[in-house]
Amino acid sequence: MKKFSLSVASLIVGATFALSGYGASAQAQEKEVKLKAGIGSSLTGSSHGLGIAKFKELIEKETNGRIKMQLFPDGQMGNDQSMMDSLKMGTLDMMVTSSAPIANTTKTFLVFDLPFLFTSEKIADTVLDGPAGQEILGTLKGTGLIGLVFWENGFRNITNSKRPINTPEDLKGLKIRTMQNPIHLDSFKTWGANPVPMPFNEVFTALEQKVIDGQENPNTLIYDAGFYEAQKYLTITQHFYTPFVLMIGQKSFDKLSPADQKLVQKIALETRDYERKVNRENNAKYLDLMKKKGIAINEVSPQDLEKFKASAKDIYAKFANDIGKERLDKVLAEVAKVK
Ligand code: KDG
Repeated sequence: MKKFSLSVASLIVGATFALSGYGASAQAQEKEVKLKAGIGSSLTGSSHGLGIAKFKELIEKETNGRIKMQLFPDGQMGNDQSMMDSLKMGTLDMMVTSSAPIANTTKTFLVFDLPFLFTSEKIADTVLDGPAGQEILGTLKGTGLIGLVFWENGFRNITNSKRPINTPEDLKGLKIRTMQNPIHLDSFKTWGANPVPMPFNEVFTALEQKVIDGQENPNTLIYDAGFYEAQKYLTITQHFYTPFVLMIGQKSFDKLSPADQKLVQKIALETRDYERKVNRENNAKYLDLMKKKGIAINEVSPQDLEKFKASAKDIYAKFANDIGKERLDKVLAEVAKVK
């Protein structure tokens, strides 16, 4: 059973400054730096856990331990939203979150929540690493958050304890946990479910206590968080593709010397392909493991998938203004180019 430790953020906030005193002196580069990073999942089974562990390994190695990182997994620093608040305040330095909660800070991030926007990993990588994706990362400027790089959370599938999902009608009346994001809520309403927005670290208990019937996540997290233990069915829908975003708080970034700022950006980029590769390997491996452990897995037929797509079409128009029409068109044009 997956247990999440209580948040220790409140104990740490205010008790220490996350970064050791970092003057603008000529020797700033030689000064010791401590960076605290939080994620909502494990360090060993989740791709962003392995990714942040790799980031720590590389930055400590490259600076011979002058920069040290302390990692807080399993939501010890709070959920995605509260970790973002801590980054803005400067009480936590770095974090990895799904892009969906970032849309509550910068609406343009909603573009990544559009149903069936990306239909292959190649499309996702090309758009995220290309001009449109990088521009969207840049929209965080001035919010207190700096988006360093897109990693991968991945294609989301639905699990539930009631029945296999083949068509939107099968979702009718099911209480499905979603992230706290308006497009996710609207999409599941459109498909007939009763969406229940909830932070990630409350989902396992809610499933176990049957407060909700199901949830949706990529295979990697369904396995790593143990959600499958409280679920009977897993349906491959791939209805959303969720990027992970590795972020550093503006306050923490400003305390680094220019050379260390560059180093943080360089290593963020170096970890990108590693994190995506691990995610893709685990996604397939964990699906197999869950099958062996008895969860019933079904795929939706292409015709039935069209029903999900058709009923969610209006969502694109509904959120175009929030995303920014030009930006949405640019993303759609880049998607079409890769297709
Ligand atoms: O550690 C996992 C979370 O931070 C979260 O972003 C994962 O996609 C997610 C969800 O459903 O909340």
